[in-house]
Amino acid sequence: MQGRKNLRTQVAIIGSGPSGLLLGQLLTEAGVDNVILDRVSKNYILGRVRAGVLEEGTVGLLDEAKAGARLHAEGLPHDGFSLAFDGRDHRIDLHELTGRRVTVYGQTEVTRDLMQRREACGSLSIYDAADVAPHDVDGGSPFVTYTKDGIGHRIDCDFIAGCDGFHGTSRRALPEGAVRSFEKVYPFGWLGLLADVAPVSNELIYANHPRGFALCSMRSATRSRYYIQCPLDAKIEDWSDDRFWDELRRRLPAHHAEALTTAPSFEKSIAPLRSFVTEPMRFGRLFLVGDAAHIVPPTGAKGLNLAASDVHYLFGGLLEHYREGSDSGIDAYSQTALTRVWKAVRFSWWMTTMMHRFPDTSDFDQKIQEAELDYLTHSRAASMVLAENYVGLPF
Ligand code: FAS
Ligand code: PHB
Repeated sequence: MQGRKNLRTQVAIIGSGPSGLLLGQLLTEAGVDNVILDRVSKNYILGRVRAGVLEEGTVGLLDEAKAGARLHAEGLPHDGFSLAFDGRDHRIDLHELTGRRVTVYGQTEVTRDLMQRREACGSLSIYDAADVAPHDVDGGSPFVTYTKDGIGHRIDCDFIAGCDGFHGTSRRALPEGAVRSFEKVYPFGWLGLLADVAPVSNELIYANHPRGFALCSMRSATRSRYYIQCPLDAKIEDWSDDRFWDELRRRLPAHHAEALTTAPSFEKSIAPLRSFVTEPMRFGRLFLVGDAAHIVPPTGAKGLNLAASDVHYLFGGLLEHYREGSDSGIDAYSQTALTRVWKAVRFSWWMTTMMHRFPDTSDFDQKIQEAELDYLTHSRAASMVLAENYVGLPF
């Protein structure tokens, strides 16, 4: 290729989302050289609105990456959340049940903090990199190629971390038959809205209603994040703010609907829901991390947090390789990560199945969902099961 420019690093990271940035920062802090590549710009990544709830393990990793200062200053510690159904709502006291809590802090801010920390450390991130492709992943000399401004580049490395999300190149670069995928696509999506207005409650409300699921979340005391379940063929242009607010009110218990304060939205988007897992999460020198390996419906607030636990396991394995010359950690990565992934996939599927209206949900099914929610909120043992999964199972 004309004007080819070659680089060498220890770990090449494809993807500058939470997975890639967190892994990159932990490696940098540990003195392991790494390069991050992304096919879009920093601003495009920072323009995406996604997760909002961080488990304690995720917060701990951001502290380890020295990127947690703003999170502690601006994040909202939450000791519980409410389940709303049959016109009433019930609080699940996470802290009383588990001794742990979650922190509400937008993924966009996590990404921003990690990008700023990486820049401060002077680590290399290459944005707007086209045609990124991993090579020789099952050989001894892996490398990544990409083009930028029409010039071909090659990065030789020891390992490649595929942190490039569900639609990335890493998983697709694996040979046919190298991995097995498991998938469940849900027959509805989430229509999400952001507005600069005080949240209806100071904690999250997950609402089951015969008209469909709704979620009241937030980004701060003055910025609300709301979701309503919508049909798969829903179009943003068919949902004015007024229509959204009216539908949200209809799905909440009366006292919340009356208390709801509205304001013009500044972001509205529709996300499809799926459960997806790839096995194994490692192929030779290539490791799949985060959404590149698995997807969960956001009902359980697990997507971003699963990416963090993958990073925790892979970072530990890579550190062991470089510092102790042992590959036991990277050899165990896939199985260790998948053990936690499947438990979170199950929890997210269970929450989604219990909270949403399916096309074939009958009146009987609705009563069963409400009975399950009634049991969950009146049995300490059942509340404990919900709470320990929601705060995050141990790494
Ligand atoms: P990401 O998808 O965040 O990042 C992958 C990066 O790789 C992107 O920057 C992309 O540009 C880059 N990339 C892709 N292909 C590439 C290629 N070929 N070459 C180079 N770079 C490439 N989780 C929750 O917990 N709660 C939520 O409410 C929630 N809402 C979500 C809403 C939406 C619309 C989506 C898509 C996801 C949501 N998630 C939610 C899950 C989300 O937070 C993910 O779990 C999280 O972004 C995972 O981070 P990464 O693994 O880094 O993947
Ligand atoms: C969010 O605030 O975006 C959010 C919170 C909890 C969820 C999903 C999304 O389960």
